[in-house]
Amino acid sequence: MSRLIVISNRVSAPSAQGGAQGGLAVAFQAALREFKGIWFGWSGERTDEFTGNINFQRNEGVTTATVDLEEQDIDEYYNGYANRTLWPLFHYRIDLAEFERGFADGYQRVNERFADTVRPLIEGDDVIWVQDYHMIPLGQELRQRGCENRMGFFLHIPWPPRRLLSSLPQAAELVATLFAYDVIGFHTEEWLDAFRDYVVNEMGAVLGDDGEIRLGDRTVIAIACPIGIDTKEFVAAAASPTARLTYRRIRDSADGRDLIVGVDRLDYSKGLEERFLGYERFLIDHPEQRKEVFLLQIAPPSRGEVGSYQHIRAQLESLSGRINGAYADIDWVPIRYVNQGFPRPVLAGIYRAARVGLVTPLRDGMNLVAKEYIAAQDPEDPGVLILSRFAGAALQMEEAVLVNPYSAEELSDAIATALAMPKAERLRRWRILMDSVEKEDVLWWRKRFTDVLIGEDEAEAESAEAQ
Ligand code: ADQ
Repeated sequence: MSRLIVISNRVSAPSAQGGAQGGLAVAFQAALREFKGIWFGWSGERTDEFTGNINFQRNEGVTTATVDLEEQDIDEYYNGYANRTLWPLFHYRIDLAEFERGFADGYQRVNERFADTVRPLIEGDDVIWVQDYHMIPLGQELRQRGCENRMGFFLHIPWPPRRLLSSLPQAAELVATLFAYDVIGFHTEEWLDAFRDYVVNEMGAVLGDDGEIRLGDRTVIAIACPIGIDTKEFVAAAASPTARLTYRRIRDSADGRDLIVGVDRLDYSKGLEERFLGYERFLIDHPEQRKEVFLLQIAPPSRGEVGSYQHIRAQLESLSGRINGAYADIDWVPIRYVNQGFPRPVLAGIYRAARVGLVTPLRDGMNLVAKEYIAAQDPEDPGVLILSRFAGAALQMEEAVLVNPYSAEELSDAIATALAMPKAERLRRWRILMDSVEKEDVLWWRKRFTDVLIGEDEAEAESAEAQ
């Protein structure tokens, strides 16, 4: 039986207590248990000198293998090329993208280091699945080290339009390295189309049948494969005692007012400033509603070493302060702005207590919060999801109230629509959304990708053997 080697920038070891973990961690744990595999990546720790020493851990049937990185690697590869160059560019923020040769060199160096380190762990019939924009050239580095295994790559962020990507120095060289993989996955047809447009029109690649794309002597299969959440786990989390307690705490403190909730990593792609301005527009347009609602925005800081993240944090503090200063009363504050992370059952209780879920990124590969919000709702009395048209999730979640997040007026109207929505209509929309969140969950996503990577017949045989 072949093993699955998952390679990603960060690795989160499963905790024996089943503690707070993101959707991806759960997906890979399930995948690795089924296939008997290894999850390899950066530990998140720094070291004085890179040694390539691997720290193996075995927990809950999953083996993780992590390495520490040097300060310069972290600066150039992670804070640099990944988060100052590729992330803004792939989220259409060319104004924030920094193009420095040192970043590109560091990115390449770390990918070579990862390849050197992981190569000896790979055996003949292992299947390799590389994750995300931090690791684009890794497949090619492994091929150059004699690795002939089946290899897949999944991009968790959008693929940018051709003209935008062309502004990246050596873009075509970077994209060409993707042809070292056998399968490339994107969340949506939109990102897949943009990829095809780039490789065909900028690089002379040729489209074949069944998702095949040929460049020189390499052929890859490129697919759209939208990620989901671990719906069963999240529904259970929403029914847990912790979630119920959280729900009661919020309802008590709400004093009969409707809660509108936003939960996002503090990132400029998530549209938080625009969201605050749209909510302010709602307060202006609907003065009668002012003390009937409040917005709880949860935004744990991320990537604090990058200047644009420090900037957005300062902007949001000032904007929430200004709005609260302008509209608050002695017994009401319009925005509760919280900069901390919460365990998943707490988050589930918060979502469930919210009459409206406000998920309005300016650009997002998928967006799991939209799906978590739906999964956490009370089936008898669900809330309403307001979702940006520019989140990958919008393509699967058309029963949400879809908005253009750049328009304060549209956001204001959407909030008014959501708050006034009759129960029958809320139930109708939620049922359809929940059906898709249940059907296309994270295990469905993992299976869909690995079926293409391994070949469906073989995947079924593997799965039967594992049971
Ligand atoms: P992210 O940009 O991080 O992911 P998202 O998909 O919304 O965005 O996932 C965020 C996760 O963090 C969710 O599971 C959410 O519950 C959790 N989270 C957010 N705030 C939290 C808080 N305060 N406390 C605890 N947990 C919190 C990237 C891409 C997305 C893509 C995913 C998966 O940018 O587009 O959907 O990867 O592919």
